[in-house]
Amino acid sequence: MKTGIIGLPQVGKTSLFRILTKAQLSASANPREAHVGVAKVPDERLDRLAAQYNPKKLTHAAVEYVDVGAIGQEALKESGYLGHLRQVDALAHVVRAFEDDSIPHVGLIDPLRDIKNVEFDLMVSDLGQIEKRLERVEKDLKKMRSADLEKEFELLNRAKAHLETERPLRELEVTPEDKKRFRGFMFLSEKPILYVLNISESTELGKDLEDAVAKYKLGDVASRPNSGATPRSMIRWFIGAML
Ligand SMILES: Nc1nc2c(ncn2[C@@H]2O[C@H](COP(=O)(O)OP(=O)(O)OP(=O)(O)O)[C@@H](O)[C@H]2O)c(=O)[nH]1
Ligand SMILES: [Mg+2]
Repeated sequence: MKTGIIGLPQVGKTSLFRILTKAQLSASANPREAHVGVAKVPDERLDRLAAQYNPKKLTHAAVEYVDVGAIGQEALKESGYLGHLRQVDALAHVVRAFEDDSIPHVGLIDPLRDIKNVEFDLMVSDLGQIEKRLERVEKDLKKMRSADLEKEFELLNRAKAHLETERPLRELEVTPEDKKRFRGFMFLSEKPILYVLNISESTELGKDLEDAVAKYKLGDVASRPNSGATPRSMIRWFIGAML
């Protein structure tokens, strides 16, 4: 399982990466370069079994995290950046909700706007990919009839129309067969996403988180239904009080 950490510049992506992977990055680590690290998933059941059977080797489930660097239309055009992001199974989107004048941000602190903008960038990238493929499929269909190509053509057109209404592909209902057709594309807006709300240092996590969700009117995003596209699709909130 591989998770890509995404978000706008200077929102706390690398800080989160450090916490999750306990990675020691030197201060001079290049922010434009992807950092890759692994976190072992703690599992009490496994530990209990290990204590009982004393195996020679014990393998915890592991989650790999990739800190790809700040997202944006430009970054998404770089093949290296895009390649890293396409390969992940899920996205953790770090959203800035902390106030600190010494750390620059695009305008006022507005997590809802940031969430929409980043989602938009993901969708634009997918749309470009779909349009390119549609051109190709259309050409091929003119040369020969193929039931498979026709199905792909229909699916991609449906996906395109869906994206044009500014909804991510993870909210598109597809059959398992279509899901397979999607696989090779590794669409970004199809990946399950976890929003990581980076709020200021907190003494009362639950309450401060609720307050932030209310203050920035995030209730809508927090309660968006899981899309039927993938059973792992989920929207949850963490906070960055541990940062
Ligand atoms: N006040 C405050 N500062 C924070 C918080 N989280 C991160 N920062 C600071 O914000 C700056 C950016 O943090 P990073 O973790 O490097 O952010 P990033 O998203 O990886 O930044 P880029 O890779 O440059 O896009 C650093 O100076 C952090 O110390 C927070 O919760 N509160
Ligand atoms: Mg960083």
